[in-house]
Amino acid sequence: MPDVNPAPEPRTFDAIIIGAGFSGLYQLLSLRDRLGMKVQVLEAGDGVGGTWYWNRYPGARCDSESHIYNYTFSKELFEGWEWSERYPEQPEIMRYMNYVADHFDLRRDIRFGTRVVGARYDDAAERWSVTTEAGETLTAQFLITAVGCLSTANVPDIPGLGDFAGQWYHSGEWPHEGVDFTGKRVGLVGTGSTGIQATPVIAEAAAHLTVFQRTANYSVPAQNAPLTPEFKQWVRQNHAEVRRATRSTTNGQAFAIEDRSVFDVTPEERLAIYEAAWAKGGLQFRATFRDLLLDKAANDTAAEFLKNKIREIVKDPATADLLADIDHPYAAKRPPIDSGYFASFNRDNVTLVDVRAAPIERITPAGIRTGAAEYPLDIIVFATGFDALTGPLLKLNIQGRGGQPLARAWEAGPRNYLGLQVAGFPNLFTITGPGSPSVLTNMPVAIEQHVDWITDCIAHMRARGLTHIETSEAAMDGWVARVNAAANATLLPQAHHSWYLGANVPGKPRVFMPYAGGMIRYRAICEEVAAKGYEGFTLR
Ligand code: N01
Repeated sequence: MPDVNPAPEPRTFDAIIIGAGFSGLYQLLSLRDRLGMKVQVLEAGDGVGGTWYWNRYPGARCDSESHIYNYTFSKELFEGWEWSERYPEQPEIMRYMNYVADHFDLRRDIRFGTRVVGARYDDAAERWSVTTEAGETLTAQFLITAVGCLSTANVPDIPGLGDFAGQWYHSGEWPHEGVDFTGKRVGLVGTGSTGIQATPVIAEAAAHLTVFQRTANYSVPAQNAPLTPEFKQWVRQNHAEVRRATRSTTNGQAFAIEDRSVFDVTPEERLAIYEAAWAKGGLQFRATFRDLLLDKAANDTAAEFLKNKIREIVKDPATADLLADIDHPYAAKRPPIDSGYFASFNRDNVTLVDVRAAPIERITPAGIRTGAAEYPLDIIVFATGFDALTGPLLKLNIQGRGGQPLARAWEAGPRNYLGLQVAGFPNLFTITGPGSPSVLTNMPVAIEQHVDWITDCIAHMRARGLTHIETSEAAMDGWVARVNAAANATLLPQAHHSWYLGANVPGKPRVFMPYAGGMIRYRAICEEVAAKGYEGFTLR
């Protein structure tokens, strides 16, 4: 007699994708519409957008220019969208992501409000078994993580936070209804890209803003502006050129790094080049010379120029000195771009506090207490960054063959092959995982390359009746060595407190995580691996 109340059958799929941001949407489309697979996307948020769904902090805007911060795989999709400003603001990016989801009818295969809390490789069934927070189990042949690189908030463990009488927020988990700063005393902790974007906007609204700076940072003006009708038209008519340009540069940007050395030109010429790049604005500043990230003496010239700009902008000399007291090479940490960050410190309602000299000791009910003073606050904003790259993956509690947790495999830092696969975790692909160029590039370009590679790989397997793909320890050893060598050829590891190294999260292994060899080289390596029958992987 059948059970009157049977346990629900696990729902089965060809592939489960975790995350409905840039990676997840394109991966869904590729597997479903190109390969005809049965795919389910699981998304914790109630809408598409991924990182941009959560990062709604004041001033949130992309640092890549809008016309290249989108997909280019479809001419029709590209031509059907128009950006309004040089850099897209968070709400406009959300509109774009929804446009994409509508255009390809993606929502019917996405489960929103569904947080993945575990994923286990079932050795007997040779399938992935994925558990949601609601206790449901779904199974799939392939598991693909599309969880982003900067999606696990890093709220510092400062004693007393629970006693704070006001409100506090992390930039990456911003309330959807927004935060009203009017008449409030606001404390902002952190001066990375986020803090630098948020400062001018909060300063406009708040009664007083206190910025708590531990590490001073460079920033170049974004020079944001509405796009002209002529530029919009050019973009619409030049899909192929935009796609070609972003695929021909190291960073996936539309600009190439100039093929000249800092010391090829006279000091006067160099100054003129830096001035022009400052006036133009944006991330392109770091492309002015090819050796800025390779040679400390070359980098010093850019660093000095940027520090002088801070001193020119900020009127109070003590504040200017503190802002310009930067301890790492320019662009060795991800270089922020801003809209009036340094000028904010000329306002009467903005104060800079040095928490390197006098660290934050505790949060009191009334505010933040440092070694030097107590600052009464109504609202604290933590712009303190993310448990980058590995955090979003480890949070999924992935267990591979024999129940091995990914956390154990990565105890000493992330180890994988091409940033895409880990030995002992068959049929698991990690889009823009550690060990891939990801955060060192314009993300949509890196994402499209990964999704296309994974899709081609699965198509190759299906055409040959193969069902499993797994990399090896030897392939991982070789790739980790290449990732380390690429980083060590640059000045990037010299920013010893950078999140690229995991240094911002206490106890996290210090390993330079992204592949710094550039998109062109990386793409060529991936193509060669595929051309050699997926060298470094076992397919069966
Ligand atoms: O985070 P961060 P973010 N006490 O880690 C400080 C991308 N992004 O959110 O350097 C006091 O860079 C910390 O100080 P220190 C982009 O890739 C993109 O700003 O560790 N301070 C640092 O100043 C970016 O790089 C865009 O000494 C503490 C800050 O908090 C990445 O996201 C916009 C502290 C954290 O800076 C992360 O940027 C925004 C403590 N206990 C972000 N803990 C766009 O493209 C940390 N800090 C739009």
